[in-house]
Amino acid sequence: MQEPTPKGHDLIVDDDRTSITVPALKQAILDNLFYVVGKRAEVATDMDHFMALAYTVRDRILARWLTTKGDYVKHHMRTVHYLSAEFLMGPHLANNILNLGLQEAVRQATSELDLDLDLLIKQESEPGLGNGGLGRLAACYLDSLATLGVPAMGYGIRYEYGMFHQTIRDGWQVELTDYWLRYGNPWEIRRPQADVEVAFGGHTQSWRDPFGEYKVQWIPGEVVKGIPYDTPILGYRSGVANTLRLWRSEATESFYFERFNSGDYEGAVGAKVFAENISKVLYPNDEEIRGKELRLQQQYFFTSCSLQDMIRRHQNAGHAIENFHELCVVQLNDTHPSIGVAELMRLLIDIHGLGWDKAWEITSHTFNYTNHTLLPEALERWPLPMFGSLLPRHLEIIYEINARFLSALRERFPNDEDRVARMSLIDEHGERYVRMAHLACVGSEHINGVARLHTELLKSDVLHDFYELWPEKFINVTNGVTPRRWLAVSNPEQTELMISKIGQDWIGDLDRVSQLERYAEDSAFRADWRNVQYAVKVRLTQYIANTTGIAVDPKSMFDAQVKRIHEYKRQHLNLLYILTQYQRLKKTPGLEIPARTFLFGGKAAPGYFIAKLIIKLITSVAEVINNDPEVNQQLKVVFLPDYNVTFGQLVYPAADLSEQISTAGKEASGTGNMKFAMNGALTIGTLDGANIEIREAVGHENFFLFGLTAAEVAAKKAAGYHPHQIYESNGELREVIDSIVSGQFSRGDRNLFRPLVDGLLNTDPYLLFADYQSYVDCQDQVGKAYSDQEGWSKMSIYNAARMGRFSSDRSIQEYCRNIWNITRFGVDAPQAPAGK
Ligand code: Z15
Repeated sequence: MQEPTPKGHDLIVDDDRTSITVPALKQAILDNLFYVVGKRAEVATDMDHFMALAYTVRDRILARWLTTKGDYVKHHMRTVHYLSAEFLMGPHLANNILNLGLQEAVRQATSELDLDLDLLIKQESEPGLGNGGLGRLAACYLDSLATLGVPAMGYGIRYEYGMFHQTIRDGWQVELTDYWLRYGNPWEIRRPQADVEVAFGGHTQSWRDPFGEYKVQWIPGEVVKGIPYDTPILGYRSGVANTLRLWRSEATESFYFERFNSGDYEGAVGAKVFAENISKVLYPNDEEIRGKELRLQQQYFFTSCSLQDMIRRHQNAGHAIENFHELCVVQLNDTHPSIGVAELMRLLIDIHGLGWDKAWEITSHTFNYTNHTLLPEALERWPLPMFGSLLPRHLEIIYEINARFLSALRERFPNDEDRVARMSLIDEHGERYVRMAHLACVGSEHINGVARLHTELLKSDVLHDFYELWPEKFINVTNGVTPRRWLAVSNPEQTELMISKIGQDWIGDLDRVSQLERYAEDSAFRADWRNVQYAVKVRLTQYIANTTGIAVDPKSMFDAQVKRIHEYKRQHLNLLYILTQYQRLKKTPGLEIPARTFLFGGKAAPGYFIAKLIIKLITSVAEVINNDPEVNQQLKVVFLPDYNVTFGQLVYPAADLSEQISTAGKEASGTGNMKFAMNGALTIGTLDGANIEIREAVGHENFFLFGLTAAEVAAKKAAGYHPHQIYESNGELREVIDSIVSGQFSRGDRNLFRPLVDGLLNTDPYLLFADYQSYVDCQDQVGKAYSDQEGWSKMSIYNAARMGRFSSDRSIQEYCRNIWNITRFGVDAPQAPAGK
């Protein structure tokens, strides 16, 4: 090894840990393998080599990371704090290599060491610290924040066990735990010196101080410690690395030893278990959170840690607490961190000695709230007794916020006690609850939905009373996804073809993909486009063969629906079409339809019986169809187990058709819809969530639309919806339903799928039957369109070329301008060093 280069004030020095030449990278990989991993090359496994490479890449991030941090402090930059219970980051290695501009150098270095880079990349187990759309959105936003050079920090929980792994046994979902830290995590740095304490339980005491001021002290029952683990988040060639700070809960020594020394061994062990449980496991429920106390503990834990950390860093940088909201802005990702409103009030009043009015001025100018759902069951409420015993001081503060809020409300709307009851932070109909969405609305400067329709429905429906009171608080920011991970990393074949025609600027500025439009009319380009698509499908075909043993034909249309399994997303509507086609083929052997492979992927919440039954129905239908020689040349059905970010990176590029078929008015935005279309898939979809805006962008003629609108859905329900009548009057639908009930897909068991079918026949709350015919007709059109390959390629290219608006860079720019009031970014960021 060469002598270390002496370091000056400039952190970016060209030495063996920062140089990006191929010989330096090779040397660094070997060096890290020996000194960090502790292995000789002769005996090192693929995992050891992955680790050595990951440390090599991390070394090249660190100067940027520390410089970025220093710059934010030095320039007193207003900083965004994105609080989220979930961050679904996906594997870091390939993304970091891309963002550093090291793709070619690392490929060269590893190949000269006889290492297979793609194989090493596959060794990384993904941090599955999220359920689905909400957690992945947070990850895309961190990527864009760093790319745009916005001073920002992500705050969340370092779950020891992330999203469960899904296996399929006998057609049913079986959950396995995800111990993602088993081989160590090369990206994170533990920062024990930045720990904080968080209290729970106990009671409060109040008194008047010598000046007659009312003071409150919280005497907690338990205290735990939060230890931050930091991960650098690189921008795409921006030279910036922001921080994702995740908190791990641990026992405080003092609480533990106090009990231990007084002979209360059980109490000591109990305190340790209590503390360590908090960050142990992610709740695997998307959209529906039931009143579990541990979940509230998790929410309060990470929110309190994060706010204390923000205050400490604010003060360490020399700023007065009174200016907190001028330098710190908080985005609440759903209501999960909304307890932060009460916690910041507590910290400002009880700990930092501010009066109520000043504390409220700061708090209400710090927070902003993003709502992600219209489903009533997903709006969080906590039973009052549980809330009060876990957070007694916060309940008092919420009562006081509520008293002031309601009296202002009564002034504005006299003699309207119904409105007061509807808007109160406390639900008093029967059992009492704290309404977290109301706390978030009252405590936030801005409230936003995640797609145009969703925001409109928030205003007209779910949060209508708040909209009437504060129309100026409401704003729409349509979701976006990062083109780095979802195109450049996951679809290198298409990326390369695009670069050959329009250069590579679009990766950092997706509006520029529009330059691709003119190639839609170029038949040579369309042929290239199809060849690339075919190659990507072959990749997925091999993966499907290896993992499921099912042989699919890469020449068939790949029709994909990957997302959480939920009734409102209507995977079973997709199934009804598959079964319709199956019945038609059985009746008319040799019927001319283009070959299709239906791909499903997604996890069901472990306690969501109907969702699990939908998986069982998919796998059961797959077994029958795939083994029926009369149809299996034209139809294949595949359920891909353990769908996750890594897997998504394989599926989005390979799809020809994207299924976005939720009941209109139920999917807040959807983001998978964007990932598919960017990769050139066409969409079959309802006028729901961001589908509406995607259709406008790509052109109505390049989108397969079906189904009722949100307004028609509401009207139909209001008028009285009778699914059984549709069943009676629609022959094809009746045959399909009857075939499920007959036991044809359950080895004669007529009861297995009864709960699913009865739900449809009796109530059908998501209107599958109402949309059935429209969906079937639309799918038939899709089939016809696919037979015209030239026409299909044109539509595909127009989709890819018109998705610029759906980059998360655009979303983040809107947040900066319309919500965060952040104007100083990019220009202050240090420049990226040269290198492709
Ligand atoms: C979640 O993934 C979403 C909403 C929620 O309320 C919860 Cl708890 C989890 C999803 C929406 O269903 C989806 O439509 C949206 O695209 C995504 O959040 C990101 O906004």
